[in-house]
Amino acid sequence: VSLLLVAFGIQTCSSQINRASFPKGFVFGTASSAFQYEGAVKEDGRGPTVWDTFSHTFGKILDNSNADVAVDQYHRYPEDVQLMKDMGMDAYRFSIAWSRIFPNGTGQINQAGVDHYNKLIDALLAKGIEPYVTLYHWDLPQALDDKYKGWLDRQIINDFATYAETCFQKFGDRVKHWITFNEPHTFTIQGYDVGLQAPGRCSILLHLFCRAGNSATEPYIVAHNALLTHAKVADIYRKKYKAKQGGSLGIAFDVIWYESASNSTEDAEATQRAQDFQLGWFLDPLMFGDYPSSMRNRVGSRLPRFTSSEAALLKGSLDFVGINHYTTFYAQRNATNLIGVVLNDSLADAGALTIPFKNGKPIADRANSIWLYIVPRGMRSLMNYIKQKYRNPTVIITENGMDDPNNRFTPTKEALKDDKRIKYHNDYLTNLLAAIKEDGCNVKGYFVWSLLDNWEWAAGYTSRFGLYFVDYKDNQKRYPKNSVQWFKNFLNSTK
Ligand code: PSG
Repeated sequence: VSLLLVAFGIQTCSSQINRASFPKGFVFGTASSAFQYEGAVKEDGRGPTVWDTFSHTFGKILDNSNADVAVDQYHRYPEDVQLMKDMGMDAYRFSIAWSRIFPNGTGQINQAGVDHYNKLIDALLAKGIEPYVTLYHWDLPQALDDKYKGWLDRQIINDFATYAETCFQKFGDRVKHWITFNEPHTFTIQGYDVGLQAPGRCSILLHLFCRAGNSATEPYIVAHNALLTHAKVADIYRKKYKAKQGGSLGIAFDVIWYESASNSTEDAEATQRAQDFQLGWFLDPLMFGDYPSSMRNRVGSRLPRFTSSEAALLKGSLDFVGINHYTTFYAQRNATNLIGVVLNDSLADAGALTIPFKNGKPIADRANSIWLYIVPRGMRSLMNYIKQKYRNPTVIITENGMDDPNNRFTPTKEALKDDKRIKYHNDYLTNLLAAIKEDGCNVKGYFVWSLLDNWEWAAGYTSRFGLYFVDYKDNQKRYPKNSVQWFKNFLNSTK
């Protein structure tokens, strides 16, 4: 019996992971974005963004809400920094709103905007929390969309570079981790292919959903301009700021892990194509200087080309790869391509069907978001894929988390019982740890999406991703869910 107990003891012990299980210096934090958190959209000279416009367009947001108030972090940041501190978090990933620094995207600097982020950064550092700053989390200044259609025009490269350099100058003495873009793949597809996010351009189904756009060409132009912008900003940072300020710069990608739906060669090839058209679209140019060959073959002349000097600038233009990972889908060959012919868009070009079902059965249990299936093993597989394909670069998990529904009839006390979230983080972190310790993947940090419930884009306030519950009926008051205590224990364990 005692032997059995010992064996059992070891087993439960080894499944009890905490901070001390991770390599020394591994960074834990929470993540957020300006538009989803700040509110105060008309204060201190902030200029409007494409998301202000989009969210105020009837029918675009599930609950017809907007982010005019959001979770009011613009005013409550001191309280929120304290919440991070209470949990024992090392870092905070937030984004700067371009239109607070340059209300029109270009031209005059708005000092009040600079002041705000100075105060936030100083409040974090005063509590020993490292700022990880995203320069662009989708809130394009409306003025630049009006002026030259935003990411569709190369003029944006210089305007963004000026904005980015201003941030290096104003904040780089204290900010040591920069992320140029959050999820260029998401804003490319959602904003310019299917039109479900700002600026809401698409051509699918004969412009039934979008007034303007071209889903067969615009996504490739937008992605191309974002990549060139990243390369230029990285070049400026390396040449003028990196050595002096001692920081690093990366970019954050949304990556669904794809599992082949069968053992067939066709499905395996489709699975690789799906990954090429997601992560490869962006990371291949930054690592190797060009798009994946599967994209060249299938997209043909609609895929822009890099000049040799652009390719040289792109190659190696990052110090770390940020990965936002939430879920795993099956991928299979698109047998009829009927949908592809009908849609005539960049998703069809991939020639792969990516869905979370096989034979009508879901891949796993789901969170609230229709795309968020809980598949912890995908984290380990994805880390190994990146290690092999891209020669083990430095990786930071810039987002991982799950949402619960916002049910206005659920009493707050009930909504705080988020044991599903605790299990989610425990299981994804267990797989991440195995990728690091057993497989040798070079992962340096992990950020929870998100510190607080917040405004979830087209899903509005229907989704709750926070470790802290936000009471939208009572002045956005914050309450810790059970996962806060779990993270406290996790982060404060020393063995
Ligand atoms: C990320 C990944 C998927 C969908 C949406 C996102 N996926 O795997 O299908 S968006 C991402 C974003 C942040 C969101 C958060 C949750 O950076 O602003 O609030 O994830 O959707």
